[in-house]
Amino acid sequence: MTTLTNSCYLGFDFSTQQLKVVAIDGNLQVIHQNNVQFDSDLPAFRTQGGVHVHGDGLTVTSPVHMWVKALDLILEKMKNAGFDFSCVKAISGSGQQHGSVYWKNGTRTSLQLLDPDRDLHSLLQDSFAVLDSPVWMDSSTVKQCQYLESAVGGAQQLADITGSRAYERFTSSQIAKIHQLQPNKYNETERISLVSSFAASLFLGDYAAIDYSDGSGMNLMDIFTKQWSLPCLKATAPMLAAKLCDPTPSTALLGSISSYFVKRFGFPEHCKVVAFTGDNPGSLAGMRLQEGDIAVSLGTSDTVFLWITEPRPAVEGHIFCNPVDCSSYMALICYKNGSLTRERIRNECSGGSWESFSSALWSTPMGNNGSIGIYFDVVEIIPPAIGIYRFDQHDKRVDAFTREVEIRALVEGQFLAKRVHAQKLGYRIIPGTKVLATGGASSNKAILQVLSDVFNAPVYTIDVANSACLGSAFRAMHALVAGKGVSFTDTVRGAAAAQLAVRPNPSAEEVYGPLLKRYAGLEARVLMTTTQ
Ligand code: XUL
Repeated sequence: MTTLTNSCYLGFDFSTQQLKVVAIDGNLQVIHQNNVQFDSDLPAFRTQGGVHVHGDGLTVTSPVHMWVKALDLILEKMKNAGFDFSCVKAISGSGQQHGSVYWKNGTRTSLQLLDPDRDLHSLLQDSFAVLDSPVWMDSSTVKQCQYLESAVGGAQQLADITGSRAYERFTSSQIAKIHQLQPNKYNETERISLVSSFAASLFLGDYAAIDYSDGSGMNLMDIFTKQWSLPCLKATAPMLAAKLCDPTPSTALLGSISSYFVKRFGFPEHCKVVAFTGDNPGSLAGMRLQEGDIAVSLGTSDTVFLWITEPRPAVEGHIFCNPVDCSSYMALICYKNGSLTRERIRNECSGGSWESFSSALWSTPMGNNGSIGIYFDVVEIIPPAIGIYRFDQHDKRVDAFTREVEIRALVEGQFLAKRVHAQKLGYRIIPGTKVLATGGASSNKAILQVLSDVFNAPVYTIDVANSACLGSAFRAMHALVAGKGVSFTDTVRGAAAAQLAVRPNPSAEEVYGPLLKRYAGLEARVLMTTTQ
């Protein structure tokens, strides 16, 4: 095997709370990691968790200068740690999705002429029309969302074009709000970037295009033609196409790194900048998800990522263009009632012990003898409903279950929901499908067994602490060979494999096939009860 240790690839992740970087060598081994924590490393910006929550409780922004300064700092930290920039062949990165950056008229020229004797933060002092960038945690744009949906004919119509119905955090409504409330700032803007393409622009020394995958999180791009949708542009703000410029494939080589980084840090002149993307697409790459696979992250909120080829956009969940294969898609579904609900039921039904919680799962049969539970302690995203609902095998509502049945009903209900919603978005279990489990609860085998049975697929566990960064480093490496027809999967074949945790019981599909249909019907009933 050839050892390519003198080549390396960098992946950056501009996430909500920190900027991270991972360097891998030509053998896909991590050789360097570093990070800058916004709150503690850059206290002058006075963020909490990397953001400012405004007085209305709905508006959430981050100072754009903080992100620039974080890049100065992380590169200094790497230099001080002796990192050899001269071996970097390509860099890519990811950013928190949906957030937007507003470059001031005339800045393109300054970006092209950065003086290597000064830091980026001082060079770009006067480069942004909007200093507080709206981020994904913002939920202040209900009105703009309603307008956008009605302008294109409704929520489903918008999803059919852009992959998602209107969401407050998505970039269209954020841009519309800036245009409506701060028209001068909108007019002073020559280019609007996502956090990802903003970061790529810094490395490129020029405006970087928005990639298809992160561009799918804007409610502005037609995910099938991969062009900005005219009705969506029109419903958002005037002259928008000129401020966005055309989107680009996520595997695109944008160009060589700016001479600023060559002179200041010693990057090679031919080091390539590969399109940056969103953090969730970046994680899909980092987890090396393949067609038919599903990744389930079991954390404070549960998240499901899917690789799909025939997407069916719905008013629930999101369809994004796939970041590693331009002809495919990825779906993303987020659930609010994740770990906290599992912990509540553990406290109430098994005295706070995960061990007894697991014993209850092992001692109850697959399918729970027909009992189904839906547990929404807080208003769920999909479906938008709240409350606790228990049903017996005849779909009759009951007040209580025994403790063991309650525990199984919770875990089965959570996974049935995930499979039902994934299938609605076009997901199909195919031979060889894997479930990749991550997050806190992925260390619990009894929970994983239920996951495996409900999906009738083996479950693998994977450590994804840095998945978005790692995915970006993988993408940087792949982009150099993508033009020769090499697939992403082939590029990363040698990376550390996921661990097989459990296999499904042979009779799982027989049990859960009918339960999936019942669950979908009961969930629809619950939604009607909540919205009546
Ligand atoms: C996805 C989303 C978040 C951010 C977090 O739609 O809003 O996951 O990407 O960084």
